[in-house]
Amino acid sequence: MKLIMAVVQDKDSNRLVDALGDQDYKTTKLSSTGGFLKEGNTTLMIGCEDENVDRALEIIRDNCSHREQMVAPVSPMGGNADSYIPRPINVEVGGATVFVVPVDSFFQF
Ligand code: 2BA
Ligand code: 2BA
Repeated sequence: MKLIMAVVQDKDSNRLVDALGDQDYKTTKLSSTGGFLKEGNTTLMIGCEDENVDRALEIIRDNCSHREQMVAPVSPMGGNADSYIPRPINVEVGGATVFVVPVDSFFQF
């Protein structure tokens, strides 16, 4: 068994959960925040058998779009100076960031 953890944009998350559910994947949706943009995103946990991982990855790929986002300069005042951005930059957000990790045990009590 594997646990797929997929960080996706909020706007893609409902469509993705529905598409996975249609193919009998079980999912848990967590609200998360990106460390760089400090904006909300969604992390999906999908526990599935090894042989179903590739199909899940395809569904994730098909349902998560890319977009560009301008990040405005951020003042370090009152914030963390490590994340100071001196001028606007364009970053590509979206698609999905996916981790596939082995599951040692799975219990439902
Ligand atoms: P954020 O950390 O808010 O990052 C949003 C986007 O900003 C990233 O998109 C990337 O294009 C850009 N970005 C991030 N750090 C940057 C930096 N130091 N300099 C310039 N641009 C930077 P994605 O790579 O598609 O990541 C989307 C979200 O996925 C991230 O949101 C984070 O929540 C998560 N993520 C990505 N890689 C991760 C990792 N290795 N571990 C855990 N979470 C990760
Ligand atoms: P939900 O997805 O909201 O599912 C709630 C309950 O509905 C499930 O209880 C199950 O009894 C039933 N159910 C789910 N999908 C179904 C389907 N396609 N057809 C018929 N009945 C279905 P649990 O199995 O105890 O799961 C409780 C919660 O644990 C789930 O909430 C989900 O958030 C999480 N979960 C369970 N298995 C998971 C997995 N393999 N991967 C990720 N999250 C999982």
